[in-house]
Amino acid sequence: MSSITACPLDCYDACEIVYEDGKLKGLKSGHTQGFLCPHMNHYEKYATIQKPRYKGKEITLDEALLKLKEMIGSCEKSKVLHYRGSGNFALMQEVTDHFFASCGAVLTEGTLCDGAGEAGIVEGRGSNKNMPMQEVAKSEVVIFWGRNPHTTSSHLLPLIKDKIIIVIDPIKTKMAKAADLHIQLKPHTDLFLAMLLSRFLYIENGCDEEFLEEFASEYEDYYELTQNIRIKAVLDQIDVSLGQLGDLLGLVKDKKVAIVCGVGVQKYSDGVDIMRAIDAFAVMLGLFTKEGCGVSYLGSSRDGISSPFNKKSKKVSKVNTEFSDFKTVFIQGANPLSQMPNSARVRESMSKVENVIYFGLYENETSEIADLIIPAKGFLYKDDVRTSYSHNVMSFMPKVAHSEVGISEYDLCAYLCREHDIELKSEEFYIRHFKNFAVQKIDGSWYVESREEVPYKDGFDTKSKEFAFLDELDSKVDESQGFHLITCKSPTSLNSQFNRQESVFLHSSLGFGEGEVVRVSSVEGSVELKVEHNDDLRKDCVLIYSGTRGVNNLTTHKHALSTKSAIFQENKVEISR
Ligand SMILES: Nc1nc2c(c(=O)[nH]1)N[C@H]1C(S)=C(S)[C@@H](COP(=O)(O)OP(=O)(O)OC[C@H]3O[C@@H](n4cnc5c(=O)[nH]c(N)nc54)[C@H](O)[C@@H]3O)O[C@H]1N2
Ligand SMILES: Nc1nc2c(c(=O)[nH]1)N[C@H]1C(S)=C(S)[C@@H](COP(=O)(O)OP(=O)(O)OC[C@H]3O[C@@H](n4cnc5c(=O)[nH]c(N)nc54)[C@H](O)[C@@H]3O)O[C@H]1N2
Ligand code: SF4
Ligand SMILES: [Mo]
Repeated sequence: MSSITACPLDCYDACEIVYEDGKLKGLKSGHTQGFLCPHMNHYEKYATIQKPRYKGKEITLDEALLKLKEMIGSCEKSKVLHYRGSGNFALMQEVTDHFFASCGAVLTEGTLCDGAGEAGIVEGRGSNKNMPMQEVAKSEVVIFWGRNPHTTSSHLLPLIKDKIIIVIDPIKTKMAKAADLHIQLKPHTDLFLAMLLSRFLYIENGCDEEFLEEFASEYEDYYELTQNIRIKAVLDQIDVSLGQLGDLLGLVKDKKVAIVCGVGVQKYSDGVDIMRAIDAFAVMLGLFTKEGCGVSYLGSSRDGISSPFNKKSKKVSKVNTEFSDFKTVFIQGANPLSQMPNSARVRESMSKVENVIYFGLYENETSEIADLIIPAKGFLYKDDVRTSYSHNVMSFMPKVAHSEVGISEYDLCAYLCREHDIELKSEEFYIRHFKNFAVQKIDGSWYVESREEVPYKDGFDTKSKEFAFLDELDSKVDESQGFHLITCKSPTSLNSQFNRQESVFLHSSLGFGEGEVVRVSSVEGSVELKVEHNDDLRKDCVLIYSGTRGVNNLTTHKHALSTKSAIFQENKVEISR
């Protein structure tokens, strides 16, 4: 017998899966196109936590739930923190927010992921309505700007065959090697590149003036702002040539263009402005309101779906969380000891917490230090629904198999609500609530009803309905000492799940031997890793993938300017033997 479900992982593609005789295969129809990625192809081989543990000793699930209740009851609720990550992206993960908010505990806000870019988009457009991947398929030119599709969004690849491809990335990615144009700019300089592109577009009369008059009438002021950039000096600093600017503008002229942006561009303090400047270039080209044109970033996977759960609570940032302010910390679907920035700070702060509870699937840095470990049920063994941040499909995830191991988020929450006299509706009620936001279209897939394939047709969501351009240039090219740290996604892991990398990647000309162990340091701390050569990197860059143990010893827990988002590439690093 076969059943259909969906991949729960934090990934653009949100694939639909056929589950048959214990095997997972990509659904042939729809956006999954019959294939999955290495994570799901080998999903069953990763050992999950089988038994609950308290202070290192195995206990039964009933004993674990009792301990959990005691830990939550051992202090005022304002001393209890619920820290939820994105290990599973389906919608029922949020049910536990309902319990913790209702009992007066503290939740988190902000993001480790795409928040700076999103804030930049919202400042310009008034909202973040995303161009779905099915629209990207209708374009003639695709610009991959800080996105690495072979690793992080492989289901886009079949849709963009035969298109003109431009890549803007400090790494010569697989896509860059096959592209018509690759601009291998210096990291953290996209703001200047985007503004210079807008300036030259204007000079060459390439702007869509009809569109601009209607939807972005301040464009001449923006052109003036771009004139503050000294062309020759800045092009030298960012390592881009005038010829490359001309080539890019030549390739996009009079074409349907999709700018496919990733989180790579915005892992910096001024990430908000960077994304807004990229968006502004799309506006100057008139890419909004037209089929096959636009900016595809990370939309909100919750867009168009209201939450049935109570989330009204005090919230603290999930970027620089002071865990030591709490007596009990409940960690769900997250590995903060690896994935939050500034690991030394996280470890120190967490060490002062009396009760650390880890509710997850895999052993990791966080389960190592937790007092109580509760195994979660894997996605095959519980009911759920998911949406994507890159397209508008809603996928149903019914329970397709049975397992004695672990407990689902709903069942854990139902236990806690019962014990605390908090009202909770049935699991079916919530799943139905989510499904009600979707309609079935003729292709057979279900789509979130209120989301548009081509958003902003009637203007932007700002008060004036017009795009709000940046009106000040606050950034400078970072010319401080040291190497740029690039910490992007690995093909072998999903952040800290699955096969985690163990190396630092360096250009071979830097003189470090393959296999040699080096110390990489920043103002925050250091990590020892073995060297692997990679000549697809610039010589001023050090690559350590997300999920590598110790990479976040190097990163800062500061927020991006004006929003609570992490900035993993802000700190420069040194290498020593
Ligand atoms: N295999 C795999 N897939 C994943 C994940 C994973 O861990 N593994 N994680 C998932 C998650 S949580 C997310 S958020 C998405 C993110 O997926 P993507 O948006 O693709 O993000 P990254 O891999 O972080 O970075 C993408 C590219 O940005 C480039 N980059 C770095 N710095 C700069 C810069 O200053 N300017 C420019 N122009 N480019 C820069 C990097 O070299 C990299 O090629 O992927 C999801 N998919
Ligand atoms: N250096 C560096 N750091 C980064 C990034 C980077 O690019 N570089 N990327 C950042 C980004 S974009 C993100 S999104 C974060 C991600 O960081 P996290 O949200 O911490 O994600 P993961 O590392 O995937 O860990 C998730 C954990 O969730 C658990 N889990 C999986 N499925 C389930 C489930 O069904 N139920 C429960 N209860 N638990 C489950 C697993 O045990 C897994 O260990 O990392 C951020 N950190
Ligand atoms: S590509 Fe993404 S959504 Fe598809 S199976 Fe892999 S991780 Fe899951
Ligand atoms: Mo992410």
